[in-house]
Amino acid sequence: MFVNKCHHVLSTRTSTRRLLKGVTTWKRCLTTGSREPEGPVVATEIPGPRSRSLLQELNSIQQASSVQFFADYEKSSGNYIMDVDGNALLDVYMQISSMPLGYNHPAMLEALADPVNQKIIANRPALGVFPAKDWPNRLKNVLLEKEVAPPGLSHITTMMCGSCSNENAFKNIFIWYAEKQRQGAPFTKEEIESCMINEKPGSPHYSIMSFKGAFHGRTLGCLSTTHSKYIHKMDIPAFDWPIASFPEYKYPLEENVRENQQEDKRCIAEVEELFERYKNEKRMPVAGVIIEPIQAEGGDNHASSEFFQELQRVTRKHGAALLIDEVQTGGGPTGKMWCHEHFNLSTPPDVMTFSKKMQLGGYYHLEDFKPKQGYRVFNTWMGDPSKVILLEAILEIIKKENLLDRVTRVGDYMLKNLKDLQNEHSNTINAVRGRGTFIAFNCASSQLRDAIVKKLLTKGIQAGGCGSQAVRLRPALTFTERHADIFFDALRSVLKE
Ligand code: PSZ
Repeated sequence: MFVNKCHHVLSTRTSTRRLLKGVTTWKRCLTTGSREPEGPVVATEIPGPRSRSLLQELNSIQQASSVQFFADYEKSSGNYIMDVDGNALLDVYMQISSMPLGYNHPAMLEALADPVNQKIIANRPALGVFPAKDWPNRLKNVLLEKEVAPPGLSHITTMMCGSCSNENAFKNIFIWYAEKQRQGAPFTKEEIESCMINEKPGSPHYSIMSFKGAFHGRTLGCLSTTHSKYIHKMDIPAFDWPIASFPEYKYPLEENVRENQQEDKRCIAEVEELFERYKNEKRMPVAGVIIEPIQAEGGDNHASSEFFQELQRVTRKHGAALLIDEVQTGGGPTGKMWCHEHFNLSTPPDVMTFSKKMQLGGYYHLEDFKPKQGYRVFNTWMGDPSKVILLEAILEIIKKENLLDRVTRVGDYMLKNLKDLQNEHSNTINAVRGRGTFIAFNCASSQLRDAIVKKLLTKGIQAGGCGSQAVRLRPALTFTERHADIFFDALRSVLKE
């Protein structure tokens, strides 16, 4: 069984200098490749006895039925998550796609051990009013750096999580849209008074168009654009905002080109029709359209570059903003920093939200979207500089180790292997699809999907489901062919069973 010697060095030394020394030792382990276990270790059923007892404890103080097991983050390492019962699982789900370098990456630990950074962590500012002296530089050198920022988007607003990024991006779009109508005129007395009691014209009836199957978060505004599962939405009031069909393709794509082109056309026609209907009948003009480059929670639904190009054209024609939600697709898993870079859009999207692998949330936007007045998009923290420290360390590793190229290479390898498996087991799995290592396949039924994910766990693989019958892979950017082989061995034996 795997013994994490490196971990021992780290956890038993406490002073900063010693911690750094510990990290160095760990790094050495990394270069010899012994930082991770050789493979998964399954010591108990999962959840094991210690997880079950902790779950009981947690359940007595909160609703915890979503908890799968309790992890040991001190011992987790690289692509392996360790649980409290001594199981080491190859993690191809990575905290819902939010760990770009896996667990306890030495570069991230090193950044946290730096005394200068410790003061940044200890003094979390209200960024909208008292940013630190190095904040403009950090934004420019980390988030707006040319290999990081989406091409053509020069402005950034930082936030905390994915939902609050989308939520504030919506507001930003409404402010921009109203400003266009107002054409530079100041707020009227009527607007000022009516907005205070949620009435027109100060609280205009604008809408955000979204797509069936989308997931954009669970906060109150975002939830009106989320349509992936009823349990997310039940009992919560929603805006009457337009919802268009997202393309549903037939697989394999090569054999269904014509049908899928028709499907693109059908969905774009629906978008056009909704623009008209909400303007004329509903009197609730569409100010913005929000879309994921790949619908993730909704089942890893892909759409063609042509579809996104057309959507951008139609959105612009109607004077609305295109908001691309890269919360799950962003930060490298598709082999490019941002998935929409695969689509050859003629101009950048107006707004693009991020979170997850980027460690903090926020959105990039065109200069036009900067509100004229301060305090209109605002909250206490407006992001978190301590997360930018981690992000900086992550981006350096991505660059130094060419991780985006690796993602492309390993992703191709995985897709090829999965397609072979699909041919061998065509009654069980189908519709293998993906970009980079952002990969999914469908199972013949949702029961079968749940059974496969469960069985994979017994073989030491932590995978996740999405949509009604898909298994999704969301490994770290550090996932290699060797890890993929371990995954395929497990999947092959599950499919045989
Ligand atoms: O069940 C949930 O609440 C989940 S499971 C996965 C997510 C949420 N993903 C978050 C997410 C996302 O995938 C996209 C495309 N947009 C927005 C969000 C919301 O981000 P958070 O969860 O950070 O608020």
